[in-house]
Amino acid sequence: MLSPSLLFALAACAGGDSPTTAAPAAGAGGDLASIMTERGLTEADVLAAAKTFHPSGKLDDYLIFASGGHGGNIVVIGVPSMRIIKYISVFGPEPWQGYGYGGLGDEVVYEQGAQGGKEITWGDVHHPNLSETGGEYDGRYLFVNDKANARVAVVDLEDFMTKQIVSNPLVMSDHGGAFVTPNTEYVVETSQYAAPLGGAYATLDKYKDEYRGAAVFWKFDKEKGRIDPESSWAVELPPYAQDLADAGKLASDGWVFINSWDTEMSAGTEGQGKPYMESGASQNDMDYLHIIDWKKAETLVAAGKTRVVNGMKVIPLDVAAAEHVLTFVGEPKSPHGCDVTPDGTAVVVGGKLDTHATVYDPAKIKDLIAKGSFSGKDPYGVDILDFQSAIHGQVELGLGPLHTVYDDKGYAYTSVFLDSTVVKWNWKNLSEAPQALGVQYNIGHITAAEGDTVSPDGKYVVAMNKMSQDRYVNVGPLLPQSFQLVDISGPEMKVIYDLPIPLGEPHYAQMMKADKLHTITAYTPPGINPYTDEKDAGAVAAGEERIVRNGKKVDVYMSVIRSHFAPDHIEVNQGDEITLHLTSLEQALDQTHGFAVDMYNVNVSMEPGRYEEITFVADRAGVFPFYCTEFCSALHLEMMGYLLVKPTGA
Ligand code: RUQ
Ligand code: CUA
Repeated sequence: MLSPSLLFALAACAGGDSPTTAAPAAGAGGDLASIMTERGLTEADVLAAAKTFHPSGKLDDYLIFASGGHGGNIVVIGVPSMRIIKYISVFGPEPWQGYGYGGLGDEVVYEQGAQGGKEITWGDVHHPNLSETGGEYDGRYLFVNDKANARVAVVDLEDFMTKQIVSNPLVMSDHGGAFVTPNTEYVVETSQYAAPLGGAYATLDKYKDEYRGAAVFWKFDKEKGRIDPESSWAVELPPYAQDLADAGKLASDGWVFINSWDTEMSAGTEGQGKPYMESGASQNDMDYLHIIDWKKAETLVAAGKTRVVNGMKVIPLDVAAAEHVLTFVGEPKSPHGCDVTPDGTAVVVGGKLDTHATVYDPAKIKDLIAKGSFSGKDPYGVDILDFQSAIHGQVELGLGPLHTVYDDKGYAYTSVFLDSTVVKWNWKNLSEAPQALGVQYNIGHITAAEGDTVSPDGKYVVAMNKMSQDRYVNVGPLLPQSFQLVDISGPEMKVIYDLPIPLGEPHYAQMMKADKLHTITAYTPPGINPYTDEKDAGAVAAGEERIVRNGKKVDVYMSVIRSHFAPDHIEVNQGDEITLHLTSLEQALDQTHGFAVDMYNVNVSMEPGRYEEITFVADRAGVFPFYCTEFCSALHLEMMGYLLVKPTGA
C-alpha cells in the first residue's frame, strides 16, 4: 500500500539513516500501516503530513506575515509547518509584549495612534506589506493599515516591534494599504468610504460635491526606519469607494493602480427611497481602475501644485485630472483585487460579481495616456481610457474572483470567493484552460511564496478562507477563520495543511523566505531604547542603580538581571510621580524578564538589553509587590520587590 518513495520520504522526515532502518518500523504507537488504518488516513494524507511535519528543532523555510483583522495585530506563521510563531501587537495594547501598559510603547499605541484627538485601542488590519529593495522583500520592515481608523503602522523586523503609527489626517477609513513601491520609497494608503477630507462636516446630500477619497503617499525613510509625515503627500480622489491597490514594478514602476466599486456614488439609504449601498453600488457594469502616475505627482508636489488639508499636502482632483496624475479605465463588475505581475507587464483585477479576471496592460495604458487617446471623462474631469484598448484580455475563472498571486512559472493563482476555489491560470496565454482546487470555505485573500516580488518562488500558496464551518470542533458560534496551505510544486494543486486562525480575521498576508530576516537576539549594549535604537540616557550599568527624589518627583534607576531587580524596595509618598528607568543587563538568547506592578496596571516586557521607562502617579496608598512576569530562571518567583506608597498624612 505504501510506495517505496513515500517510505523513503517518511524516513527522511523522521531523521532516519536509511529507509530500511528507520522507516515504518514500529514506534510506541504501532507501525505506520496500522496507524493509517486506525486513523483512516490515505496515502495522500501521509504525504501531506510528511511535507509539513517538522521534527522538534527543524526550522521553517518561509514566514507568513498575516493580518489579524480586527484583532489589530499581525500573526507570524512558519511555512510549511503552519505553526503560529508569534503575534505582533500593532494597533491595540497587548500584555505579553508589554505594549500599552505603562511603558514606552504607550506613546505609539495611544499618542501616535490617536485620531482627531481620540485615543483608539483597536484596529482592523487588512494588508501587511514587507519592505522591498529592487522589488524584492528585504526583510527589514513590515507595514500594515488599519481600515477602521485610517492608520498605517511600521513594524521593525529586527525586533518584531511596532515602532510607529501614522494617522491619516485626510480620510475616515482606508483599504488600499499598506502597499509599497519597489524600493519602499512610499507606503501607499488609499481611502475606502468617502467623507469630507480632513474630518470636515457635510450632509449626505452634498456627497458628490464634498465627499472625497484620497491616496496618501507616506514617504518612508529607510535609514531611520520611520515614515516621514512632513515629506508625505496625497492625491485627492472622487468619492468612488477606492478598494485594493498595488504599485507597479519594473515595466510599470512609477505607477500605482487602485480599484473602486462605487462610481454610482450611492450613499444609501433604503429609508429615503434610495437603495442600500449593496445594490446602489452595484448598478454600473463598470467601475474605474484608478491609474496614478506617482513620479509625475512628485514633480507637482515639488512645484507646489498642492493645497494643504489638515496639515497634509494634497494634489487637488482637478489638477490631478488635468496633469494625468490620475486617469481611469473601466473595470467589471464590482471589482476587487488589483495585483501587478512579477515583471510588471500586467495588472490583474477580479470582479466580485463577475466571472472574469481582467488582465490590463500597463504598456498600452501608458501609450494611450501619452497619445491623449481617451474615450470619455468622468464628472470630475478625469479622463477615461477605452477598456478594450487597455487590456491584454480576460479569462473566465468562476464566480467571484478576488485576489491574484503569482509563481515562478508564469502562472497566476486567483481566489474565487463564491465558488470557494483557488484557480491556477496562465496570465500570458489566456487560452490555456484554468485549473480549480476546492478550498474550505469561501476564500478571500491568497498569498504565495515571495509572491509580490519580482521573482516569486512557487512551491506554496496559502488560501485565506473566511469560513471554517465544519473543519474544526465547533467552539462557536464565533468560529475561527482558516488557512489552507496548498502545495503548488506539482502539476496538480493539493491542500496539505489546515490552520485555524483564532484571533482576528486575517485578510491579506505576505510570505517571505525566512533567511531574509536579520532578527536580533539582544539589544547591545544593554540599555537600548527600542524606539530610538540608541542607548537611553536613563540606562544604568550594574552598580549605578539609584533612587533620585526631587520634591514630588521620584526617579528610580533600576537594573534587571537573573533573578532580581535593583533596587527592590521603593518607598514613595501618596501622590508622588514615579518614573522607573529599567535596564535589562541580560545579553543571552531568550532571557526575557517581565516587570509588573500589582494594582497599578503596569506591565512591560524586558527583552535582553532593553531599556524601558514607566511613569505613573502613586495615587493609591498601600504596599504593592512588583515582580517578574516571565518564567526566567529557577528563582523566577523570587524575582520581585515592593513599592510602598505611604498614605498622605500618615
Ligand atoms: S480585502 S477578501 Cu480588505 Cu483585502 Cu479582499
Ligand atoms: Cu525574571 Cu522571571
